[in-house]
Amino acid sequence: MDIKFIQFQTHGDDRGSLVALEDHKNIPFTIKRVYYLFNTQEKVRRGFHAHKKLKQLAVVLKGSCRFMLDDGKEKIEILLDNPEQGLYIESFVWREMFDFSEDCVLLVLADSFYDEADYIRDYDKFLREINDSTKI
Ligand code: T46
Repeated sequence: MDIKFIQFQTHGDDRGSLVALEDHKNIPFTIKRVYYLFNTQEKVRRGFHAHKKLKQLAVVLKGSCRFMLDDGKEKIEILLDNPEQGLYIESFVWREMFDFSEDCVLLVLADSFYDEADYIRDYDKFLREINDSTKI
Protein backbone atom coordinates (compact mmCIF):
# COMPACT_ATOMS: atom_id res chain seq x y z
CA MET A 1 0.00 0.00 0.00
CA ASP A 2 1.22 3.44 -0.87
CA ILE A 3 1.35 5.54 2.34
CA LYS A 4 1.25 9.24 1.56
CA PHE A 5 2.64 11.78 3.96
CA ILE A 6 2.40 15.48 3.19
CA GLN A 7 5.31 17.47 4.55
CA PHE A 8 4.23 20.99 5.55
CA GLN A 9 6.34 24.09 5.33
CA THR A 10 7.03 25.37 8.85
CA HIS A 11 7.44 29.08 9.34
CA GLY A 12 9.68 29.33 12.36
CA ASP A 13 11.56 32.03 14.14
CA ASP A 14 12.60 32.76 17.70
CA ARG A 15 8.90 33.18 18.66
CA GLY A 16 8.02 29.59 17.68
CA SER A 17 6.64 27.67 14.73
CA LEU A 18 3.62 28.10 12.47
CA VAL A 19 2.12 25.78 9.86
CA ALA A 20 -0.64 26.93 7.47
CA LEU A 21 -2.99 24.44 5.78
CA GLU A 22 -4.70 25.61 2.61
CA ASP A 23 -7.12 24.00 0.13
CA HIS A 24 -5.42 22.71 -2.99
CA LYS A 25 -2.10 24.22 -1.95
CA ASN A 26 -0.69 21.83 0.63
CA ILE A 27 -4.01 19.98 1.18
CA PRO A 28 -5.05 17.90 -1.85
CA PHE A 29 -8.79 18.65 -1.52
CA THR A 30 -11.32 21.27 -0.48
CA ILE A 31 -11.60 21.19 3.30
CA LYS A 32 -15.29 20.77 4.19
CA ARG A 33 -14.87 19.63 7.79
CA VAL A 34 -12.31 19.76 10.57
CA TYR A 35 -12.48 17.68 13.74
CA TYR A 36 -10.04 16.73 16.44
CA LEU A 37 -9.63 13.97 18.97
CA PHE A 38 -8.29 14.71 22.43
CA ASN A 39 -8.59 13.28 25.97
CA THR A 40 -7.93 9.97 24.25
CA GLN A 41 -7.17 7.01 26.50
CA GLU A 42 -3.86 5.17 26.28
CA LYS A 43 -5.29 1.64 26.05
CA VAL A 44 -8.19 2.49 23.76
CA ARG A 45 -8.32 1.54 20.11
CA ARG A 46 -10.80 3.38 17.89
CA GLY A 47 -11.70 3.78 14.26
CA PHE A 48 -12.56 0.25 13.03
CA HIS A 49 -14.08 1.44 9.78
CA ALA A 50 -13.40 2.50 6.21
CA HIS A 51 -15.07 5.21 4.15
CA LYS A 52 -16.72 4.76 0.78
CA LYS A 53 -15.84 8.24 -0.53
CA LEU A 54 -14.27 10.34 2.20
CA LYS A 55 -10.67 11.50 1.92
CA GLN A 56 -8.91 12.86 4.96
CA LEU A 57 -5.64 14.18 6.26
CA ALA A 58 -4.61 13.41 9.85
CA VAL A 59 -2.12 15.58 11.73
CA VAL A 60 -0.97 15.05 15.30
CA LEU A 61 -0.79 18.54 16.76
CA LYS A 62 0.52 17.30 20.09
CA GLY A 63 1.77 13.98 21.44
CA SER A 64 1.58 10.85 19.35
CA CYS A 65 -0.62 7.99 18.23
CA ARG A 66 -0.49 5.11 15.80
CA PHE A 67 -2.67 4.33 12.81
CA MET A 68 -3.17 0.87 11.34
CA LEU A 69 -4.19 1.22 7.70
CA ASP A 70 -5.49 -1.77 5.77
CA ASP A 71 -6.43 -1.71 2.08
CA GLY A 72 -7.71 -5.30 2.16
CA LYS A 73 -4.37 -6.67 0.93
CA GLU A 74 -1.86 -5.23 3.34
CA LYS A 75 -1.89 -3.79 6.88
CA ILE A 76 0.58 -1.06 7.77
CA GLU A 77 1.21 0.57 11.16
CA ILE A 78 2.20 4.21 11.16
CA LEU A 79 3.43 6.38 14.02
CA LEU A 80 2.19 9.97 13.94
CA ASP A 81 4.27 12.21 16.17
CA ASN A 82 5.17 15.19 14.00
CA PRO A 83 2.91 18.26 13.57
CA GLU A 84 4.92 19.17 10.48
CA GLN A 85 3.43 16.35 8.43
CA GLY A 86 0.02 14.94 7.61
CA LEU A 87 -1.08 11.40 6.83
CA TYR A 88 -3.34 11.25 3.77
CA ILE A 89 -6.06 8.61 4.08
CA GLU A 90 -8.00 7.71 0.98
CA SER A 91 -11.38 6.01 0.71
CA PHE A 92 -11.67 2.22 1.03
CA VAL A 93 -8.91 2.02 3.63
CA TRP A 94 -9.77 0.37 6.94
CA ARG A 95 -8.31 2.39 9.83
CA GLU A 96 -7.70 1.83 13.50
CA MET A 97 -6.05 4.34 15.84
CA PHE A 98 -4.28 3.32 19.03
CA ASP A 99 -1.33 3.95 21.37
CA PHE A 100 -2.51 7.49 22.06
CA SER A 101 -0.14 9.43 24.28
CA GLU A 102 -1.84 11.12 27.23
CA ASP A 103 -1.40 14.56 25.63
CA CYS A 104 -2.38 13.53 22.10
CA VAL A 105 -4.37 16.00 20.01
CA LEU A 106 -5.21 14.53 16.61
CA LEU A 107 -6.53 16.94 13.99
CA VAL A 108 -8.37 15.58 10.95
CA LEU A 109 -9.25 17.53 7.80
CA ALA A 110 -11.99 15.99 5.66
CA ASP A 111 -13.25 16.63 2.14
CA SER A 112 -16.93 16.07 3.06
CA PHE A 113 -19.43 16.77 5.80
CA TYR A 114 -20.12 14.06 8.37
CA ASP A 115 -22.25 11.30 6.85
CA GLU A 116 -22.78 8.03 8.69
CA ALA A 117 -23.90 6.43 5.37
CA ASP A 118 -20.32 6.80 4.10
CA TYR A 119 -18.93 4.52 6.85
CA ILE A 120 -18.28 0.80 6.42
CA ARG A 121 -18.08 -0.42 10.01
CA ASP A 122 -18.14 -4.15 9.31
CA TYR A 123 -14.73 -5.61 8.34
CA ASP A 124 -16.16 -8.52 6.30
CA LYS A 125 -18.38 -6.10 4.38
CA PHE A 126 -15.29 -3.92 3.74
CA LEU A 127 -13.42 -6.91 2.28
CA ARG A 128 -16.42 -7.88 0.15
CA GLU A 129 -16.73 -4.34 -1.23
CA ILE A 130 -12.99 -4.17 -2.02
CA ASN A 131 -13.14 -7.54 -3.81
CA ASP A 132 -16.29 -6.59 -5.75
CA SER A 133 -14.70 -3.33 -6.93
CA THR A 134 -11.57 -5.11 -8.21
CA LYS A 135 -13.53 -7.78 -10.17
CA ILE A 136 -13.45 -7.21 -13.94
C1 T46 B 1 -12.03 8.64 10.93
C2 T46 B 1 -11.21 8.62 12.16
C3 T46 B 1 -9.77 9.03 11.91
C4 T46 B 1 -19.82 13.53 14.43
O1 T46 B 1 -20.95 13.82 14.89
N1 T46 B 1 -19.25 14.31 13.47
C5 T46 B 1 -18.03 14.05 12.94
O2 T46 B 1 -17.56 14.80 12.07
C6 T46 B 1 -17.31 12.88 13.42
C7 T46 B 1 -15.94 12.55 12.85
C8 T46 B 1 -17.89 12.11 14.37
N2 T46 B 1 -19.12 12.43 14.88
C9 T46 B 1 -19.71 11.60 15.94
C10 T46 B 1 -20.07 10.19 15.54
C11 T46 B 1 -19.85 9.40 16.81
O3 T46 B 1 -21.03 9.45 17.59
O4 T46 B 1 -18.72 11.47 16.97
C12 T46 B 1 -18.76 10.19 17.54
C13 T46 B 1 -17.39 9.52 17.47
O5 T46 B 1 -17.10 9.21 16.09
P1 T46 B 1 -16.38 7.84 15.66
O6 T46 B 1 -16.79 6.75 16.57
O7 T46 B 1 -16.63 7.65 14.20
O8 T46 B 1 -14.84 8.23 15.94
P2 T46 B 1 -13.53 7.45 15.48
O9 T46 B 1 -12.42 8.04 16.25
O10 T46 B 1 -13.72 5.99 15.53
O11 T46 B 1 -13.36 7.85 13.91
C14 T46 B 1 -13.12 9.20 13.54
C15 T46 B 1 -13.94 9.56 12.29
O12 T46 B 1 -15.33 9.28 12.54
C16 T46 B 1 -13.51 8.78 11.07
O13 T46 B 1 -14.08 9.35 9.90
O14 T46 B 1 -11.54 8.37 9.85
O15 T46 B 1 -11.74 9.39 13.25
